[in-house]
Amino acid sequence: MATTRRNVNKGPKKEGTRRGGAPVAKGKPVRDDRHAAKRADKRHKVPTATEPEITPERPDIGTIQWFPGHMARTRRKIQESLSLVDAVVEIVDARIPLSSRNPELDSLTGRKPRLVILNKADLADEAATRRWISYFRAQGMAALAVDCKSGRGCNQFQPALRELLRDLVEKWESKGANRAIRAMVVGIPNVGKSSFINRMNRGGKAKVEDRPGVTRMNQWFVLESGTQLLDTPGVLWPKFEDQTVAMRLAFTGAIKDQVLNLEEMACELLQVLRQGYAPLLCERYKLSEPLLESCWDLLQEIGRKRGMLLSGGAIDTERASIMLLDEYRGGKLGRITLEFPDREVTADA
Ligand SMILES: Nc1nc2c(ncn2[C@@H]2O[C@H](COP(=O)(O)OP(=O)(O)OP(=O)(O)O)[C@@H](O)[C@H]2O)c(=O)[nH]1
Ligand SMILES: [Mg+2]
Repeated sequence: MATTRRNVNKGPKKEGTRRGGAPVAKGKPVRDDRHAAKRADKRHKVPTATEPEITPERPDIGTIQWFPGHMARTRRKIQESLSLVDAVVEIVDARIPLSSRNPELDSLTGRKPRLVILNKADLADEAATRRWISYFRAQGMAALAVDCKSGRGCNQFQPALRELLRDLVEKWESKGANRAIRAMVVGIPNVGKSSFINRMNRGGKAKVEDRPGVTRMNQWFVLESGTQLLDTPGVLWPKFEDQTVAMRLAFTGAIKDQVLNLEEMACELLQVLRQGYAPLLCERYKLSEPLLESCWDLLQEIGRKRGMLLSGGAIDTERASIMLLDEYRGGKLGRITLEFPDREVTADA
């Protein structure tokens, strides 16, 4: 990742404080609740935020890992349910169509026909999404872009699924069997699996929330057409070998914030956004180009512009970080794709 990545630690890690400086209960290495973090006791904050020194002994970012027990169970459940379905619908995030693919899915789902759906297309760069669709199709995969907020692209799903299973459907028809297609909807957390099912299933009832880890059990839904979709809990993989991938998953909301240092994440996101999307940053936060070189300074400037001050006048960088991540995730900065099929955009690109 970025060579200029900032460690936003405010000093050596002490028991009872998180790396970002806000308090944490003993024995709990990570934040408990994002809103609690917002309300965190400001007395624990160092009044003047100083950019920390980065040395080889102090790695500049904590390693991101998140693989709770329910994901291990989901892996098993996916395998167990495989014999019940005709196809696998893999939902990925259109902003990070590769990083949001679970590398274990091939081994979990074997040779089941697969349809890749790039969801949240409303948040991604339109031209980049078109290129991603061509990329997947060039690899011989069926792929569609959708936006479950508006429903755009969703009407192509059933024809695409039938096309994917054409041989099978023809076989059923030739035998006079009146069988409905069954498909399992899988993907990383918070990518919109349940939203997609609700979109397809008018009056849908799958639980949807803006945080990862909402769906906890497999659940079947029957569409008007008779097609049956199995909603599954989001699943990641036990170890992120590539922390660039982990970071992108964190930026887009697939990893729960409680295991992240949000100030570090915000600095990383700024580092990435300034590469290709500086005008959007300037517009949103009333900044002028050239942007400050240090992302930590930039985060402080954004906090200052938004009036996020602590008593004593220091910038509340934690609040600014939460705001920046929320606004990126919610598309407030604009349509932003973080990786491209022919060009890897990383923080040090
Ligand atoms: N902007 C936008 N937001 C979406 C889209 N699809 C889903 N969302 C939002 O993404 C968040 C997560 O949606 P869910 O459907 O709960 O995601 P999930 O994949 O089922 O999540 P888990 O069950 O936690 O694995 C919700 O806030 C949705 O409103 C989309 O196409 N565009
Ligand atoms: Mg869900």
